[in-house]
Order: sequence, then structure tokens, then C-alpha cells
Amino acid sequence: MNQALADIIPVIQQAKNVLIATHVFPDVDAMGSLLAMGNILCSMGKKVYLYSEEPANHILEFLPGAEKLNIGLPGLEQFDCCLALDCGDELRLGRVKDNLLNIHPFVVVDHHAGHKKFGDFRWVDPGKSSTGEMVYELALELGVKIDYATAYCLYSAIVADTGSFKYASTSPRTLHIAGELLTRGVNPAEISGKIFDNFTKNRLHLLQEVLATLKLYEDEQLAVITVNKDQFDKTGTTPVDTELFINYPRSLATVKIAAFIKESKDFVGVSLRSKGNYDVTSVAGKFGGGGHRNAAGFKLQGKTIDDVRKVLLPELKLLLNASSN
Ligand SMILES: [Mn+2]
Repeated sequence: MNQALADIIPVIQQAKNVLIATHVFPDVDAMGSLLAMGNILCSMGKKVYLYSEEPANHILEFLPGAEKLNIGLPGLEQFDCCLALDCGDELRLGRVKDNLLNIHPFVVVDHHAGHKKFGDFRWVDPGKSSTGEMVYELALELGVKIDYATAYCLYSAIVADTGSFKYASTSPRTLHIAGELLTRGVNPAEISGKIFDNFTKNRLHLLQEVLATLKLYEDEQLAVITVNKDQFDKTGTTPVDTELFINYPRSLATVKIAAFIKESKDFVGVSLRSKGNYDVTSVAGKFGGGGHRNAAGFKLQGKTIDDVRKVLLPELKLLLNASSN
């Protein structure tokens, strides 16, 4: 067994009352892992508190147990362990990060490349497809039988973070685990439907708007799409509805790197996607963000979409021309 994994097992076994947290603006991997871990610890007779800064958005509501999320913090002295899942940086714990980091032992399970170390015990493996895959390994080591709801959450986490087993992070072990989860009765078509074909008409109208912003650079190897506040207002949508839009420019045969610049309430967010060895974490890192080699992001405050495009394009061109693919 991996040493870091071996080190956190007794810590989790000894805990009696655990607060489980994940990153702000959770995605399916974050939320699926959190809910699954909650079930796993409950089945070991532990008390758990599933913490989230915001209620689960409508895209995550299909996950069994999503209604068990707690918004806000109770008295923290009751907890004898905090478990942070899918969180590559303590800042991503959100507004109450300092309160959470006061809980000890603080255990971190994460798969982000460029993970910034925090907490007392860490199992960080950027080679893993998803935190869902890591939670499965944890359950095995803890000797817990995975029930249907847990399998549902973990399969969803893995499918979402691998883009339906398409990304380079999909390993033989990933597929083996996915297979094991299916033996618990999980229906793969149902879950794919919930993740990829579960959208509103308004979202499709927003997609029309966003695709019309497509700009291609560097012999069509670099694609940029944008969305602004007016487009959200006009279509009755919010930034949550832009999930997966970045895959459209990325799907062009010629495109090596795709960027999506999103105007939000008080910041401009950027999602970056790449193919092969083009490491977009390096670019995200220059702007204070992070992520994985082929999927990363960052946020800038006090800038317009055009400001961001101006500083981002040279960096992406540099990456495109420096990498040997
Ligand atoms: Mn993840």
C-alpha cells in the first residue's frame, strides 16, 4: 500500500466525530467524494458533519444524500478530525478555512497537480483520475463494504472527472474500480444522463451565445470563448450553467489549448483545457490558480474580459510554442 495512504488510515480509524469538507464551488467529484466518504464513515459508526459553504447547486442535486449537506458551522470543539477532499489549496476551503484548519488532526485527500500542502496528514496523488477513485481505495483499506448510494456517488465522481473515461488520467485501476462500482447496481446510462444530458433550455440558449464568441488563434490551435453578465441576464442563467462549455472549443481537431473567460459577479474566471503534454497548470499558476495538466483555472479581480484576454493570450501562445508534442 502507498505510504501516505497507510499513514492516514489509523488517523481516520481513531476519529469519532469527523467534519468532512471540500472545495468551494464543488464539482461532481468534490461532492460525490464528500457524500460517499460520509456514508463510509457512518457505516464505521462515526458521527459525521458534511460541510459546504453553499447549498448543492441544481447540477449536483442528483447525487444521493445531497440533502444531507450542512451549510454553516456548528461548534468545532466537538470534532476530533477534519477531512478535506479534492482540495488542492487551503484557500479553496472557503470563508471558514481558518476555523476548519483549527480542527486536528486535519487530513487531506487530493489529486490536484500543483497541490499546495496543508493540514496534518496528506494523501495527495496527481496520478489518480479523481478524488472519487481515492475514496474507493480508502474504503477498501478501511474494510468498509460499499453500498449502492456510495457506489452511485463514487461512480459519478469518476465519470465526471475523467470526462467519461476519456482523459489521460484514466488508468487500468480507474476502469477496474468503475467496474466494481457497477457490480453494486449502479446504472451507468442513468449517471451519464444526470451529468451530461440534464440541462435546461435556458442553458442551450446561453451556449448559442457563448459559441458565437469563439475566436481561434495560432493556426486554429488556440481557442477562446467568453461569457459576460449580459448574456447570463438575457438567457436567465448563472455561471453554474457554463459547466462543460469549454469542451466545445476543445473538441475542434486543430485545437491544442482552449480557454473560457467568464465574467462573474465580482471577478473574471478562466477555465483552461489542453490536449497531450500542454501543461495548462503552469499558466494558471502564473495567475494564482491551479488544477491539473490538462484542466486548470484561475480568477482575477477588477479586470474586464478584454483585460484578461490581453494578458492570457501571450502566455498561452508561449506554452503552445514551447511544448514539443
Ligand atoms: Mn477532482
